[in-house]
Amino acid sequence: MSANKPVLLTGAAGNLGRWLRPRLIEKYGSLLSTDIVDGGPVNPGEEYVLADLADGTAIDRLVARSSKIIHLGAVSIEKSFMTILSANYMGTFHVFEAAKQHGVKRIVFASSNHVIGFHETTTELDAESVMRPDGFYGVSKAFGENLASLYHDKHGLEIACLRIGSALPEPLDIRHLSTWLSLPDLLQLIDDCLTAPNLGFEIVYGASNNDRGWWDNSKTKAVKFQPKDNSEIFAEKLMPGGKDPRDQSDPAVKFQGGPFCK
Ligand code: 15L
Repeated sequence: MSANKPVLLTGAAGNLGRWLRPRLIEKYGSLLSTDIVDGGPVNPGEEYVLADLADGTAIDRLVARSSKIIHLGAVSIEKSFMTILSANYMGTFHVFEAAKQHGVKRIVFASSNHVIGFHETTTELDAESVMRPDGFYGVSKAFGENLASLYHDKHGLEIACLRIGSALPEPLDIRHLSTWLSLPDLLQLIDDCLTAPNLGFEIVYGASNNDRGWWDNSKTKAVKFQPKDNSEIFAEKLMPGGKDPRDQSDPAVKFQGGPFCK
């Protein structure tokens, strides 16, 4: 692994990928971006390669040219098992296996809060809480976390699994007051994971410093993530007068995964 190889970003055409790309280039000098679809204008300092995560040879070639990996690429919403299979299962395997083969030690894996989505919203969770996936998408991210654990224990890869909440420019509904991850906080979290000494294998909840948050990162040792934003500034807009009109027995309200739990 050479320090002047670029960081590899999968899922570069997605909303998060597009927002992150110029900012990652600013931080790391160069970026090797990939997605299965066109990702819009390519930035100075960036190379954009079309590739399917299901194509192990294509992913192997990209990983061979990389110093570190930010693996965002996935089907990122609930779909049938067969729809999710290629990108989320095969793709994550291809990324980790190629990283092992080419000695690329440091990976940030975009997991999701949907790994723990069937915990009730009254329960505070930490890195040791049991998984309770809320659908095939959540199960695929649980698989990715377990695969990360295996590649760490058996092959010494250093992988941070980010259980991302709702990474959006701003919260759009009442649930997001608990799950929101601002985009600047996401960038900080990725940087904290890429630069932490002795990362090992870590589970990190990706949420801003929300007053109504459900997730506690105190058991995450190697990554000292200190989010700056707080969804509370949007509370009055989303819950006028502090009133929550939602049916509290609705699974989309009762469980942390929200609409995925329906
Ligand atoms: C996710 O993991 C999804 O990728 C995103 O589309 C949102 O649904 C988010 O979780 C969320 O829970 O708000």
